[in-house]
Amino acid sequence: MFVIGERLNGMFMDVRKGIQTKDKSIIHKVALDQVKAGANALDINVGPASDKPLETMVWLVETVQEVTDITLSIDSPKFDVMKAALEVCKNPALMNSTKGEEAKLDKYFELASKHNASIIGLCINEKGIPKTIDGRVEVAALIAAKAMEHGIDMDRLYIDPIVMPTNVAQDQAVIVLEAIKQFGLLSSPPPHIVVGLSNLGQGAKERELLTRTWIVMAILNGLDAAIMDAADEEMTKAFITAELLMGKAIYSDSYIKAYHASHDHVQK
Ligand code: THG
Repeated sequence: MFVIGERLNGMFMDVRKGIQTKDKSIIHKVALDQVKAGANALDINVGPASDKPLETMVWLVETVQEVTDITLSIDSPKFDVMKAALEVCKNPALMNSTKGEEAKLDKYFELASKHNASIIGLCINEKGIPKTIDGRVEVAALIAAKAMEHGIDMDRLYIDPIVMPTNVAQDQAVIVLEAIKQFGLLSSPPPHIVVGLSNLGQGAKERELLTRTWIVMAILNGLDAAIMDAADEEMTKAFITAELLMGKAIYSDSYIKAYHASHDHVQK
C-alpha cells in the first residue's frame, strides 16, 4: 500500500494553528510523525480556512522540505496553486488532483510532464461525482486515455473513485468497491488506485471499524494507495494483513514487524 499521510491538512486544528501563526515547529512535528509512522508521501492541503491559498501552500511545501525529502502530494483544486507548489518541490511530486473534465485535462497533464510529476485523477466531471459504477469507470477511462496521449505511463497515474461518507450515502460503499475492481481492466498494466480513506466513516459512530473493514475489501479489488493517517496503527495492521493474505508478503509470525522494518524511512 502506498500511504499518503493525510495529517498535513489545514482541516486539522494543530496544522491550522501552525499555518495561522507561521509556527514551523508544529508543521515539522506533524510531517515527521507521518514519515516515522511509515508514510510514503505527504498530502499537503492548506485547508478550507486559508485566505491566501497560494502563499500558504508554498510556505507549507518549503517548511515540510526543511525536515524531509519524502514525496509531496500537492492537494489543491486551484491550478495556480498547483503550479506554484510544483515549482518549489525539490523532488518529483504527486498532483492531487485533477478532475476528469475534458477541457482541463490537457493543461494538468502538460504541467505533470513539465515537472515529472505523478497525478491523481478524480472520478468527477462537469456534472459532479457519477453515482454509478459505469459512470465512474467512464470518467476513469477518459483520464487514463488522456494520460497515455501525453505519454504519462500508468505507473504515474492514480485514479480516485471518490469515497463518500457511508452514513449519508450507504449505496456508494459497494459501488466504489466495484468501480475499483473495474479500473483494473482499464489498461495493462492498470493505473494505481487511490482513495481518501477518511471520507468513508466521516460522522459515523463506528468510524474506525467501518474504514478498517472497507480497506480490506478494497485491497482485494485492487486498491494500492490511500490518503490516510499513517500513524493509525490499527488501520495499518489491517492493510498489512490483507496484503499478506493476498500473497504479497511472505508469512512469518512477525510479519507486522517485518513490514515496519522494511518501511523504516531514513531521516535527513
Ligand atoms: N481524494 C483525494 N484527495 C483528498 C480526499 C479524497 N484530499 C482530502 C481528503 N479527501 C483526504 N484527507 C482527509 C483529511 C481529514 C479528514 C478526511 C479526509 C477528516 N478530518 C476530520 C473529520 O472530519 O472528522 C476533521 C479534522 C479535525 O477537526 O480533527 O476526516 O477523497 N484525492
